[in-house]
Amino acid sequence: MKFYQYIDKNTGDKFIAYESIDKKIYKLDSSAIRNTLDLFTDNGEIKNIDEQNLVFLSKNYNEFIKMNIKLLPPIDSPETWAFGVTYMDSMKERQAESDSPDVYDKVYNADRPESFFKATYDRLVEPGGNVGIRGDSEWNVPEPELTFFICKNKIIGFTVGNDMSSRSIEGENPLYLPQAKVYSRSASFGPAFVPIGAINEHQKLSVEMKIFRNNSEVFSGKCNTSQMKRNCNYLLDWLLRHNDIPDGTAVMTGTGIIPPPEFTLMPSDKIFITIENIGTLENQVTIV
Ligand code: DO4
Ligand code: MG
Repeated sequence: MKFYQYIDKNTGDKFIAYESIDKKIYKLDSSAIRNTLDLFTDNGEIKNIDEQNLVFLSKNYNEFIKMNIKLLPPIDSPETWAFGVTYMDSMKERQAESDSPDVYDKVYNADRPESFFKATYDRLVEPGGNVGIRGDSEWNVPEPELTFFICKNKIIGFTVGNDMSSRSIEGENPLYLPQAKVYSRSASFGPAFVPIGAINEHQKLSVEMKIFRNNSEVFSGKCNTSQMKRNCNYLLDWLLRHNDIPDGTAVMTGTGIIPPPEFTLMPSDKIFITIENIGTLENQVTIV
């Protein structure tokens, strides 16, 4: 079971699409459910879908995205937060790029994880849209991350996230992290929202990223969410401490795939991030 949010380009109206277990896509035609957060009760439980409200759209996702639609982020997240240095490889790569390597080792081994504010809704890039690299940064990478959503302080489901990052700015000084991480078009997630009950073992999902330049693959890497040092519930617990989190907030859980030091993104590169049982997030790169 998956959900998408999209604009029907014929009318300009926003809709929710529902993907059933047999992969067929339906429009959810209900005046009571205008966005995916309306699918949740006041206790943060998902409501049953009334089959009478389903209108058949296509026989699978690939046909759905060929329709005259524009995908949107699958939840209208007012805030996106992110965690860092949750995988050993992320810790090692950041040590290599920095003059202050010990901060990464300390945070990897501390109880308190590293969290940071990543994006407001307006900074999010829709699935298929252009993610940004900063004009003042010469070393840039996408970070593929399992991303969860919160409602009533609980994890309600997952999507695929991309935490776009400047390695040169963060490498120059860790205190520049907000500039390395938060700028226009620096975050994307989607296309599907998968409710937590529809995912088996979210701490055992394969994550894969491929990057293409002029139709040739220039990077490919893999990891598994089982390699996370801190699991999603642990991250949620820390995020909620002394911090009111609005319903629909998205949380990126850190990257376990880092392209080699000689790699930097170029304008027009195409990024494909796939997480098992969730889907593939596709973006193109632009300079902001
Ligand atoms: O320490 C900087 C950020 C780390 C991060 O974004 C990640 O590990 O994914
Ligand atoms: Mg990250």
